[in-house]
Amino acid sequence: MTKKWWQGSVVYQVYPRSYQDSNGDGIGDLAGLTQRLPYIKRLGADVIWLNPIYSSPDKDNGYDISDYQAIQPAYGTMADFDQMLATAHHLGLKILMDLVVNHTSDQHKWFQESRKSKDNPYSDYYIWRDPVDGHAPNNWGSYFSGGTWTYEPQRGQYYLHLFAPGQPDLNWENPQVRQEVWHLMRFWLDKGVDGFRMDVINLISKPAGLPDAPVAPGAKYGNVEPLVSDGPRLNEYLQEMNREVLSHYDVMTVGEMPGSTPQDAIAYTGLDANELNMVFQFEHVGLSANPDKRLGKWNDQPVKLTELKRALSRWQTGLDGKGWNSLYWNNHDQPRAVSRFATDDPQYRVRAAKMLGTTLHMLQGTPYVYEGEELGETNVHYTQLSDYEDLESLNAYRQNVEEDQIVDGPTMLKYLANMSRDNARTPMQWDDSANAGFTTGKPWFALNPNYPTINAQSQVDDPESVFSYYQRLIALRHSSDLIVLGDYQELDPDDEQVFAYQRHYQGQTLLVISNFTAETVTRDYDQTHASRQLIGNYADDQGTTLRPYETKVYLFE
Ligand code: TEU
Ligand code: CA
Repeated sequence: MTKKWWQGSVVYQVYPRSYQDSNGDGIGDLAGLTQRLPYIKRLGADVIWLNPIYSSPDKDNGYDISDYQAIQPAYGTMADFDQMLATAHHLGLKILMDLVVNHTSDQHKWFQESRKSKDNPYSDYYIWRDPVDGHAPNNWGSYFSGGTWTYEPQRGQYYLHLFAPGQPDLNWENPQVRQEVWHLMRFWLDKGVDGFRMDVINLISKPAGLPDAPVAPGAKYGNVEPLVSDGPRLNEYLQEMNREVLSHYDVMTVGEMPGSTPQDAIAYTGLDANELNMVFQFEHVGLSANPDKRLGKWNDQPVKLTELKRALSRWQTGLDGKGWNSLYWNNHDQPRAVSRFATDDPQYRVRAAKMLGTTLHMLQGTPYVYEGEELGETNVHYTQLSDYEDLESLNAYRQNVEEDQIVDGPTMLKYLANMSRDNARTPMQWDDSANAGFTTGKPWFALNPNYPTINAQSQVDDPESVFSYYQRLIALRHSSDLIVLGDYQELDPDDEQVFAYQRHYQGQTLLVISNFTAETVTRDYDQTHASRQLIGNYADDQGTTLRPYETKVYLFE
């Protein structure tokens, strides 16, 4: 198989509102990002995924779009975007935009028209249903708490929103809606962007009849994800998207697919599927779900290593030679990896961050580095409700504590501190000056108080830093088809302390060993007979001894 450019690439994810403010209003912007492109280039990334920068009322930080072909004024102008894109391309960096087309904002002109009546050109752009016995048409629960239907008196009907009421779902069964999406995709591709990350793209095809969903014991609403993910016409829509748009450009696509399985993903990313290049799957980040299904992801229990290994291995072996994985620990929806999957104890944090980076970057797939992950940034360890700004967290507290009394306030605050998306949305930690160099004004959201000790300035020239280690991991991938294209074989799946696996390609073997604990353990995978060690997070190699959070990679030729 000849290597595609997006298979050998490393993607860096920028959450623009938290990356770099250039005009002192406390909000990150495109001109600020342009200033920081050399930093991303220096890390070694090839591609940047930019979270939404389009006009939006910002009810879900830009995932509620009111104009797909205009820049959110807080981020700057279209000229600022063009300047950023030109600078990125000049530096050899590609730009992926965030395509959010499962839903729009309720402020989008399409919805403003659609809600007015049942017989205007936009009436069927969304999913409207009559009340059933004076109530919502079914029992679906929203990702953001509450139900998924809101009543519109002008039409005397309910409209569907899998997320917030301000995020009405588009009706993809309407060919005019699909044409509108192809049009807006071409607008950005013709400007020269290099592809898209597609927001919850596996939710766009709803099941016929919109039937009720199963309700967990004691819950008020049905769990919608198994019902709406990977719907009946999804492959058809993605093939049409590829035929109408993607196949006419040399672009990279990654579909965000909550609830998808490796089998589903083979259909979307199969090398001859003519749909997408890769998917973001949720199995490994869904492991921390609460046993009480009513609470979903809200929990404070650590992830068991054997379960983490099983989830990652399922996708590695499931797609090997049949499709392509994305590889990620973090993004703007997930807590910080070092706090969640290892430890942010100052004694071990740097080693643990390097161990997690190694464990992920030596797998088969395209790695994604979320802003700050390359510095070993941690969760904030919030203590009070007023610390949060994300509607998902605030809605969950209100529903689980105040409305349904499923859990008490102090317990829910522990769950939020562990899992809230706000952990990942604090401003980028550039240096130890005021506001970490992110802004000269009042930051839109409070920084993580540890920025004086964890920041880019203190790391970029330090060969022992997490930043420098991520540079080495990325350079290794760029230099090795074994890492990019090799197969995958897990070793000792039942080992609860160590994650070890091999990769094989054209007679070479890569051996990756990671100790996920603070214990010193002994493991013999014949590493003393390796040709050489490629990378590790300790200065020396003690053979079969694995020190706390020690990781090492060997080559056998
Ligand atoms: O996220 C979809 C999604 O599945 C997340 O809401 C996730 O389930 C939750 O945050 C817990 O992990 C996408 C975007 O990445 C997210 O930022 C948006 O809020 C959401 O879609 C709606 O557009
Ligand atoms: Ca700004």
